[in-house]
Amino acid sequence: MDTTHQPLESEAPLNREALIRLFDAPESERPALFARARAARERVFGSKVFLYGFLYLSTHCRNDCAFCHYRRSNTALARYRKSTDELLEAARRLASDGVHLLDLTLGEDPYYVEEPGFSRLTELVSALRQATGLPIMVSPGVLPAQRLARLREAGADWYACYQETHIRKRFEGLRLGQDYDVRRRARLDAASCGLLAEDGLLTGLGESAADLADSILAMRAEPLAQVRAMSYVPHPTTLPVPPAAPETRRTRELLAIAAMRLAMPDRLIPASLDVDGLEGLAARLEAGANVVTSIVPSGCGLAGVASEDLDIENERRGVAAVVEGLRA
Ligand code: MD0
Ligand code: SF4
Repeated sequence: MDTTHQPLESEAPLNREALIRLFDAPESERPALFARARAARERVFGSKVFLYGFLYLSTHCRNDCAFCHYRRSNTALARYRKSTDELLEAARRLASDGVHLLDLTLGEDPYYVEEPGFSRLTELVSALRQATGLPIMVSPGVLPAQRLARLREAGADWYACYQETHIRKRFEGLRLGQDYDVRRRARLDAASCGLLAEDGLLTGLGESAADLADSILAMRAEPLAQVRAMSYVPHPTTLPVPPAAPETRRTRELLAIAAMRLAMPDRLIPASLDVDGLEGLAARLEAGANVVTSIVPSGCGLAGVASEDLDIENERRGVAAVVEGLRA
C-alpha cells in the first residue's frame, strides 16, 4: 500500500493516503482543490463539455436496492414501459437539440433482461442508433457476457453499471441480494467485447473518506472510460435519511468528483442533473466534471432516476436550459 505522503498539489494521480486527506480537507481548502481538479480536466479535455440525453425506457425492476425509489418493494409506484415509437420521438428531439449521446436506462426489467431471445432491447438499440446516428449507452443492469456482446453488435457503444460502493459489506446493505463480483464482472465483460464502460458510486450514505478512497482506487484499476459519483436522494420507501444534512451530502459528491478527476484525469466524469436539477450543474462542473448527464426532454412522460420528476416538465433539464447554464 503506497502510504508516502503525497501533497494534494501533486500533479501525479493521487494515492490512497492523499485521497483520504482530500475528503477530510477543511472547507477553506476546497476552492483550491476544485481549481486543481479543473486544471487537471483542462489538461486532458480542454474546455469541452459533453451532453448526454437520458431515456428511462422502463421503470420496472426485479431488484430491491435499499437506496432506490424504483426498488421492487415499492409496490405503490406507478411504473411504465415506453413504446419504441415514444422512445424514437424523444430520441429525435434530443438529437435535434444537440446531445452527443443517448443513455438508454431501464431497471432490471424482466420484460427486457429475461426475454428468452433477448431481441427487444437489441432491436431498440438498433432502431435508436439508426434513427439518430448518435452513440448509444445502455444501462440495463447486470447481463451475461453473451448478451452484452449482442448489445454491442446491435450498435451500443457504452455500458453503464454502477457498483455504488466497493466495500463489500456496504454493497450488501445497498444492492440487497445482489452479487458484488457478478456485477463487477459485467463491466469487465462489457469492456472485453468492445463496449466503453462506466462505473459509479453513491455518496452521502455515511461512507468514510477511506471508503471513498477505496472506491476511487477500485475504479482506477478497472478499464473504465467514465466514472461518476451521485448523492443519495432519500425517498419514503428507501433507506432512512442518513444523519448528514443535505448540504453535507452534496459536498461529499462534489469532493468525490474532484477526487476522481485528480485520481483519473483522463476519464469522462458526469455532472448529473438527476440529483439537484439545473441549479446543481455549476458546482459539479466547478468540481471537475465534464459531462452533463440526465438531460430529459419535457412533454414525453419520461422520469429521472434519483429524482423522478425534478426539473423535467419545466424544460430545465432540456438542452437549451443546460447550454444557457454552461454559458453562464
Ligand atoms: C444520470 N439519471 O445520468 C441518469 C442515470 C444511468 N446510466 C444514468 C442515473 O444521472
Ligand atoms: Fe432496480 Fe437499479 Fe433501482 Fe436497484 S438501483 S432497484 S437495480 S432500478
